[in-house]
Amino acid sequence: MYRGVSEPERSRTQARGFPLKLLMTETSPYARKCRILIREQGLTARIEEIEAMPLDDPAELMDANPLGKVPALIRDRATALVDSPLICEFIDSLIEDRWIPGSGTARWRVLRFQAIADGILDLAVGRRIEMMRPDEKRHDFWIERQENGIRRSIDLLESEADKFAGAFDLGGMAIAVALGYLDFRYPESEWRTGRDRLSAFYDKWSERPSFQSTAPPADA
Ligand SMILES: N[C@@H](CCC(=O)N[C@@H](CS)C(=O)NCC(=O)O)C(=O)O
Repeated sequence: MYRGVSEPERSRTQARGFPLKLLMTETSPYARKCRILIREQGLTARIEEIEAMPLDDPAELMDANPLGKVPALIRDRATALVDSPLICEFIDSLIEDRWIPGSGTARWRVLRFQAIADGILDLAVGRRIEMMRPDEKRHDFWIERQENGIRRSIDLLESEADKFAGAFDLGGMAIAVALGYLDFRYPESEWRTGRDRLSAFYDKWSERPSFQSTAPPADA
């Protein structure tokens, strides 16, 4: 099912006006999930994206998220929301055309795929941090565990591709974001090799404007 963003929907959300600010970086894959959903749901006029570099400890981010991480969603007259699954759930609740089913088997399927995709991100981010350490402080044990977890997870996604490749929803989107992050920060994973269904799925996502316009800068 292809779900584009219709013009009437876009102007409807614009007219309502609702100050929301997403603190993000252009390289954060977790923030990318939220940014894609904002575009897919036609909410760009309602949610402002503001760059906040976590390592600079900007006051606005620290106020919104004691964990010091992006993404964080600042809401007028309500508490800020943290963690991309929660923020995506909130964004999705703003529009009737849902990317996260409200109940039943479909909901658990979508959330399970999101959890696996986010887990791949956690491993890949952890691996990158490990790889950036000086040689004497790098732990091969952890790098191997992280690489094994990533490999097992993408093998599972290849074997279950029929369960998420046919629709555009949060589960599939999170998987596409995770694969994009592997291209960006762990190209040696060569995740496409022997995984034709996952490659075809990713190619389909790569054509989507929401995916293209949120790609991390090539030189970052
Ligand atoms: N579980 C969080 C993870 C967020 C996260 O780790 N964000 C990274 C950027 S990719 C961050 O802000 N790191 C800064 C830090 O750990 O201090 C989510 O899904 O939003």
